[in-house]
Amino acid sequence: MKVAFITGITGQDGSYLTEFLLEKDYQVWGLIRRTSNINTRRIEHLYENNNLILKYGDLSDSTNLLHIMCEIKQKESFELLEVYNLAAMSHVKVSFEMPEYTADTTGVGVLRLLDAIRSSGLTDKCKFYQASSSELYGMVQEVPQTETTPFHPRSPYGVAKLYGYWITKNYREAYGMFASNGILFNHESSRRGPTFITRKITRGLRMILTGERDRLIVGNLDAKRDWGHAKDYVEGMWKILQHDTPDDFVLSTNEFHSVREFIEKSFKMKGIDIEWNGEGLNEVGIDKNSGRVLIYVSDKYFRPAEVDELLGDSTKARTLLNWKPKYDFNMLIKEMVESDCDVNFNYYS
Ligand code: NAP
Ligand code: G4F
Repeated sequence: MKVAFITGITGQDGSYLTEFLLEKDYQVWGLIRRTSNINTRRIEHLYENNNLILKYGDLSDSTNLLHIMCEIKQKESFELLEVYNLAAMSHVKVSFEMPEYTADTTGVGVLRLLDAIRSSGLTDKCKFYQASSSELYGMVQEVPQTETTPFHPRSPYGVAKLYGYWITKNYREAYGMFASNGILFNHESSRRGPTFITRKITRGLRMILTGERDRLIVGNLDAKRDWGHAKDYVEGMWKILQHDTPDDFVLSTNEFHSVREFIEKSFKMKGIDIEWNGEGLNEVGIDKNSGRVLIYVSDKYFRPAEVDELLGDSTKARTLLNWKPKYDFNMLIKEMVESDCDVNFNYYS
C-alpha cells in the first residue's frame, strides 16, 4: 500500500494533491483544523473514498503531530510514507498583521512535523515534501530565479518560509532524511482562496456582471508574478518525491505577467475592454464602451514591503523530473473566469 500524509489538505493545493494521489491508489491521511464553520468544501467530494482518512490537528501542536505519525506507523504497512507539508498561514499581506503566528505555524510548524517523523521512528521510512515558496526570493537578486539564486524575503511569511526551507535541508543533512523543498512560484485555480489577487479579480468580475458590486478595488497593479495552475504544481510535488535523491526544485511557468494584465484579460473574456487613466492611487480602469469606472486602487492593499516581480526558471525540474506545466496563462484565466462567472462550471473538475 502506498501511503501519504498531507497537512493543509483543505487548502487549494491539498485538495488537488489528494485527488491526484487517490487516483494513484494511495491511502491518504490528511490533517484538518477544527473550526466553528465548515472548512472542507474543497475535499467534500472525496469523502466517500475509503482511502481518505482525516485527523484533527494543527501545526502548532507537536504532541498531536507525533500522535498522528505514530498512528500511521502502527496502522498502515508501507515501505515509504510520503509526507507533504502544505499547511501554512499562506497570505503574505496577512503575515504583516500576524507575524508571530506566521512564524510559529509557517516556520516552526515545519520543524514540529519533521521532528514528529523522527521521534516516531520513521526517519528512514519517510519521504518529506516542504511547500517552499518563490517569496523566498523577495527582493530578487537575479532574473530569472533558480535553485541557486540567493534569497531575500520581504515579509514575515517569506522569512517563516526561509526557516522552513532550511530546517528541511538540515534534517536531510543531519539525519539523512529524504526531505525535499519545492520552491513553487504562484499557482492558482478555481479553488484559489478568494483574497489572493487572481481569484479576487475573477470573483470581482462576477460581482460586477451580476450587479452585486459596481467596482473592484485593488492594490499594486504593476506587480508581476509567474502564474501557473495548481493542478500542474501538485504533480510536480509528487515527482519531487519520486526522484532518486532528496533535492530542492523550482516549479514555475518561466513567464510573468502583471496584475494589470490579469485584470485586462479576465474582463476581456466577458467582453469588457479596460482602458487605464490616471496614476498611482488615482489610477482607474474604465470600461471603454460604457465609460463606467470599474477598477480603483487603494493603499489598503499595499504591503509594507512589496515583492515587485517574480520570474522562475524551472529548467532543473523540467530536465531531472520531466515536469512541465500543461496550463498556460490564457488557459488559467479562462478556467478561473468560467468558474466564477458561469453557473454550469463544475468546481470539482
Ligand atoms: P491555502 O489554500 O491557503 O491552504 C493552506 C492550508 O493550510 C489550509 O488547508 C489551511 O487550513 C492549512 N493551515 C493553515 N494554518 C494551519 C495550521 N496552523 N495547522 C494546520 N493547518 C493549517 O494554501 P495553498 O495555496 O494551497 O498553498 C499550499 C502551501 O504551499 C502553503 O504552505 C503555501 O504557503 C505554499 N505555497 C503556495 C503557493 C501558491 O501560489 N499557492 C506558492 C508557493 C508556496 P484551513 O482550510 O483550515 O484554513
Ligand atoms: O495574490 P497575492 O496575494 O499572492 P502573493 O503575495 O504573490 O503570494 C502567493 O504566492 C506566493 C508564491 O510566490 C505564495 F508563497 C503565497 O503563499 C501566496 O500563495 O499577491 C500577488 C501580487 C502582490 O504583489 C500584491 O501586492 O498582487 C498584488 N496585489 C495587488 N492588488 C494584490 C492586490 N494582492 C492581493 N492579495 N489583493 C489585492 O487587492
